[in-house]
Amino acid sequence: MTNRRLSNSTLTALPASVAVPRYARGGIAPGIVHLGVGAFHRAHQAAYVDDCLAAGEADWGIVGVSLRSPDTRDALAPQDGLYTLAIRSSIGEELRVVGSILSMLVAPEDPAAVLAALTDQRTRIVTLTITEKAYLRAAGGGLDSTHPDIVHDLANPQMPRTAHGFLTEALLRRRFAGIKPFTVLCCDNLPANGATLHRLLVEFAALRDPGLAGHIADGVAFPSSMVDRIVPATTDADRARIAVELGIEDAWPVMTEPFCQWVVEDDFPAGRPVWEKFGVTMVGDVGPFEDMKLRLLNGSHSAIAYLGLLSGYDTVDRAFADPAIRQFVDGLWAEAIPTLPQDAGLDTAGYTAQLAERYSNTALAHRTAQIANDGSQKLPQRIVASALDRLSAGDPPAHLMLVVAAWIAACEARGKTLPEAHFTDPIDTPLTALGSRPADETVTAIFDLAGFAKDHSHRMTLIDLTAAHLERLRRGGPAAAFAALGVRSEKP
Ligand code: CS2
Repeated sequence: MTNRRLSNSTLTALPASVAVPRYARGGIAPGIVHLGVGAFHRAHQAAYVDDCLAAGEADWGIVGVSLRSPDTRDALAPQDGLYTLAIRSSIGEELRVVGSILSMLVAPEDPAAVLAALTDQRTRIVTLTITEKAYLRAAGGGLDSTHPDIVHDLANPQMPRTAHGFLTEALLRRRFAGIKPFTVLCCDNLPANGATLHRLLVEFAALRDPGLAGHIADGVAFPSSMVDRIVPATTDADRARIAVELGIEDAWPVMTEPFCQWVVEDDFPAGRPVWEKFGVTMVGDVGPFEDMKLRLLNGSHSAIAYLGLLSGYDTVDRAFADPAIRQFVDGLWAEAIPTLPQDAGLDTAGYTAQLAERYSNTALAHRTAQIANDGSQKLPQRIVASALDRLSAGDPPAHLMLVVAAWIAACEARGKTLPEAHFTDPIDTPLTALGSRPADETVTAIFDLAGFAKDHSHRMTLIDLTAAHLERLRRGGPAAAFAALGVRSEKP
């Protein structure tokens, strides 16, 4: 293998089949700061922005910020921020080098540099993909003001650790310097993600200074957005294959599928790229799209992950090819669809048919363990919300609650039939401390720990349904749980 590395100076050496940025990268100015430069951002938003830059919108380059680890910066800095996006389908692979990330900062190494980038008047949009758990929500949905990182950031506003601390301090500095606020565009899989982040930041700011809270409440835009692209974690085998195809090394290429969707509420007082020219859907209200994506895609993803793990499948396509899991997912969709807005013109039949096709992409090797991470943070909006809506309408959520039971059973299987730490969760420590108990006690304790359906009148019904499923899973695995739902399974 070659030692030469992807960079501005090696772009011309790439095979003609690899698409490369067709614009002078040196002439691009930063306009967006992105918090959380994981693989998802690099497969999704950075690709849309790359298209804008290629079309001549030269002042929307991205400054990438990692809030925790230096890994992405360490991989991309020697490559001038360039990386390969491998778009993989069952019929082949298309390679594209993306150039929209101009520079990268690692927050724990240099919080002052991150604050400087956020305060720079050229920064007009701040986007986030920091994952569900980084929003530091308490069970009721508000800010967890007791979280050690929040406590830290309130005591050390110049040296923040959290997105809340960085955004609030930067908005304060801009206000004092007479620089208009940036627009905050949340791109995480949370319901009403813009409004959710807005609420959390106002609550955080209020703990610092009521005037600042008022400024963020009234003077800063937080459009919501729905993002969608499946992005499996890159493996060493992917790196080796891409190096052969490029003829040079790329330390961190990103794998993805052909499908890509971004629906954004059009509320950008400080300006924005003309995203709609490049496939972004700009709307007045993203709510129905968000609900459909969270409940149908992410909900079934979690189902496939946990039931797949319990059935011995390591990737989504293999699990989804199991007729019992497939039949279960159809039943899950049938329960979730009536909970979606009925007057928003959503084509749920077309959407689920497309999901089935996406899940069957054998080239992606999307690992069930990857999706299984952070269930306590994901299941409320993916599963529990639909179940509560069904109960309010007088309908049973039997398939939905099997997903929660399967999550618990998969947690219990770690260190037994699944490897230790095969996936992780922020509540792993108290979860492990529960030890083994009867199903109803386990489920009640976990609902308390994760805050599922907190203070809701249907909480006990959900607990009872989940406990009955868990008992069957413990006794006879997915086959026993499926049998109770009338799902045929070939496994004993
Ligand atoms: C997945 C998502 O890991 C997960 O929990 O459900 O990352 C999913 O692949 C994306 O939301 C697809 O847009």
